[in-house]
Amino acid sequence: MSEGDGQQGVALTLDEVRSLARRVLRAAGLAGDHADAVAETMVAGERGGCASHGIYRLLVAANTIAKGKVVRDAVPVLTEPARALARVDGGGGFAQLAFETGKPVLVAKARACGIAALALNHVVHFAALWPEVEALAAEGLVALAFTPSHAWVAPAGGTRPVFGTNPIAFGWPRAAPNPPFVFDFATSMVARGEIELHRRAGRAVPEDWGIDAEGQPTTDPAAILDGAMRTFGGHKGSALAAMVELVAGPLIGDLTSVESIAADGGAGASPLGGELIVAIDPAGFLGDAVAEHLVRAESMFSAIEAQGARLPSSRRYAARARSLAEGVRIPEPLYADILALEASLTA
Ligand code: NDP
Ligand code: PYC
Repeated sequence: MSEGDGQQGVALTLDEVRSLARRVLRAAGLAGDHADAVAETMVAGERGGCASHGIYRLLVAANTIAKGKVVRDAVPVLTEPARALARVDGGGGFAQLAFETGKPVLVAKARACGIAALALNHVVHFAALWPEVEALAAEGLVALAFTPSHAWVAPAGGTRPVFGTNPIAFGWPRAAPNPPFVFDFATSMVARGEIELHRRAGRAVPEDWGIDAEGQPTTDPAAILDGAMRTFGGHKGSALAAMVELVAGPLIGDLTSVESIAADGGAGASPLGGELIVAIDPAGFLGDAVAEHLVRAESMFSAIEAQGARLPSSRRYAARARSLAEGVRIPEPLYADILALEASLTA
């Protein structure tokens, strides 16, 4: 059986996924508050059918901890450099707790100023961004999030890695019963985690996902992991990847993907650096006319769905409903690796 095969695998409830993740992260030496926050992001990934950022990330997080590339008990420190700006120094810890620390302040500042930004600095980042923009959209705010990673991705027209997989996430609030409109994708053809899952499963990848170390096209995931990934959309994705480097690197005084991978020193740990999150209160521009204009946004969503196209995140919301009712299935080889990891940590 290969990893990711739909109906096969080990059936787990979401609570079982959560307690497995918490157990392994604590056994790996992560402080309890970080372990809980990090576990929650893995549950969210698994629940939404995002295997590349689900429970698989336990292996990645444990390696990052074992290599000493994350501060296990870091205490995030919040500062407010300006009325509409907040900053959380994550102290070298995983990003989740830093976001939890900054979120209430970001929301309050966006409501007070109409627009506000939160910089997370000095955090180790391995997660999907949609949980963050979805949480802000659930507060009635429009949200954007950006983070660089490690230099794994070649610029369009080049062959050597400069960019990270550099995701961009966007959230837009919608009236109940509609969940927020959310998209969140890497500016590379796919997330690196997806290529890693193909390598684990022994599956070839499409030829446009990356090139080998000699700059030649390849469908071998291991060769791409040793070579360079490609940006999506040619020069357009390349420019967006550069933008993510700039706004979530130098603009907030943090690392670029090239600097992050240099700091890694071959440990194969998760990226170290920053994240920029922007929140906009629609009432800031629209005042009492908010409802009237958000209805016009709904017309656009209807026009998309009316022709059989789907909204980004609709698959994930459906997967969430299914997982809440039925639990999830973890590929057997992955589950075995996680149990072996747990055994090695508790031996
Ligand atoms: P995908 O290429 O799968 O694209 C994801 C987004 O596109 C989702 O919002 C998805 O919605 C939407 N989408 C996919 N297919 C369609 C379609 N046919 N019609 C409409 N919308 C569609 O994801 P990536 O591989 O690029 O990224 C996966 C995750 O990896 C992201 O969550 C990202 O944050 C994370 N990541 C994190 C990094 C980090 O440094 N922390 C680095 C890189 C990636 P749906 O979910 O409903 O399918
Ligand atoms: O899958 O590209 C990725 C990734 C990088 C950091 C976290 N996820």
